[in-house]
Amino acid sequence: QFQSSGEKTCFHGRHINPQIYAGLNGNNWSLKDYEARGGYQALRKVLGKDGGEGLTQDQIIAIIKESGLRGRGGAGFPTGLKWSFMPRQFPGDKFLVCNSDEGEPGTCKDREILMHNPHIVIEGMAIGAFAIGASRGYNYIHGEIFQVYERFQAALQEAREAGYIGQNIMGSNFSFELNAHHGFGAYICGEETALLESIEGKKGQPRFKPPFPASFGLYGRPTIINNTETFSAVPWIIRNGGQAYLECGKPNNGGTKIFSVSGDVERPGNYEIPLGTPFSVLLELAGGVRSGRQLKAVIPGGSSSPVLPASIIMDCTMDYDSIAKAGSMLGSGAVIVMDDTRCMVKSLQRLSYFYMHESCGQCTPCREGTGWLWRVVDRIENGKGRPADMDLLDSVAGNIMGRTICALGDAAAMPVRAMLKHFRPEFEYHVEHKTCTVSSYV
Ligand code: L3W
Ligand code: SF4
Repeated sequence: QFQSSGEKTCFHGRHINPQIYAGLNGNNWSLKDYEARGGYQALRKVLGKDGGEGLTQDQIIAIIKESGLRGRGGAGFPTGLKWSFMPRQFPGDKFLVCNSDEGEPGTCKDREILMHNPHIVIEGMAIGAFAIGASRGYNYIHGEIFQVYERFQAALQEAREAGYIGQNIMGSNFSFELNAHHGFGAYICGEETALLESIEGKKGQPRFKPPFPASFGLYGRPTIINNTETFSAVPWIIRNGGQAYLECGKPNNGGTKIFSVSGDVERPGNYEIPLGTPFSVLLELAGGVRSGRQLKAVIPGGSSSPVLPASIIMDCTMDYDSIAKAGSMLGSGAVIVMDDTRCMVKSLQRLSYFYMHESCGQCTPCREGTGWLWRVVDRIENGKGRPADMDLLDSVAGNIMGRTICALGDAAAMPVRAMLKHFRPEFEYHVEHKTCTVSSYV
């Protein structure tokens, strides 16, 4: 759905100071349109095809570090630092991988970028590959969005024919082969090492880290993995400079970020705004809480991030540091808004089921613990809860956290603890009265 604002418009909502969404109208994804918006100029600049001398690998990494770009997939790890981990002198193939396995409940931004601006990802990856010395790349695309995969394939074909990827790009010594890879919908394949296993044709189960992919990645070779939105930021940064990008956001939180706003708002959608924008402004862009109801709580960074009550989130700005200080995570930027008709027990029941279902089963605390969490919340929701269940939930969550191979265990446990911390009386009411405090739950 396309929404107009009377100001600058883009698909799925309004944006301020746009970078990734700039100039998009939902129907101008092709190479010709992208070039008309300045596309591939950054790659030209890097390769010295714009009349300049070109950039060295170290210069590119320095620019990305200066920009303050942090990983947009969930962890917010500094991108320039990650690129600097690549052992560039390591002989043989090195890989660059784009994580488009967008499966975090509430997140729906990467598919929009790939659908409406696929070349920005290709250009960002080509620049990244040059900077880290990678000869091959893969874009791992979520398994339930075939149209997006087909769109990206079509864009790849255009880029290959135009000589932007492949052998001796634009007549330079730089060669980079890029392919799309289709996942099959398992949430855990969004974890970077499970994703690598999946590309290798194995069962998508996370590897123990360290070693990190930068030293032992795809087929055991040095590999850098970044999120789709992270790569999308790279061309703008190279064209405009690291400092300019940093100044779009706030210190340590450079640039703009796309927030997928869902739940109880009038205009759900993706909004690209500067990091550091007050939450209240984002809420207003999304039309405010639906039907004029009261804001109850917000999950600020996808279902893995701890819920924050209205009183806390309304004082936050939307950036990594502010949300972390409030006790949650900016994560992938999936902002789930809950109004005063939402039952927290019911919400947690649904979240717990998701993590139990998506656990890959390798680690006992995660495999068994996610099942325990769901069963206990489920019985509270169904009027069979016991007075000791809240402490039991807290104890099970505590026994999962920090004891698993990957972050899914923590992701299942943290929301439980946050719900109990902020909304324990609702759980107690359910146990005591075998019904909900929120009678108008829909
Ligand atoms: C080399 C070191 N590399 C860290 C690299 C590491 C990775 C990145 C961040 O989880 C989170 C998770 C979800 N030498 C390194 C190093 N690295 N130290 O830096 O690493 P890490 O472990 O902090 O994060 P992660 O394993 O990538 C991601 C949360 O994001 N999340 C997930 C959302 C899901 C989606 C989606 O559906 N697309 O984004 C949302 O909150 O819970 O905590 O590259 O290799 N010393
Ligand atoms: Fe698998 Fe869960 Fe262990 Fe991650 S934490 S490796 S999902 S069992």
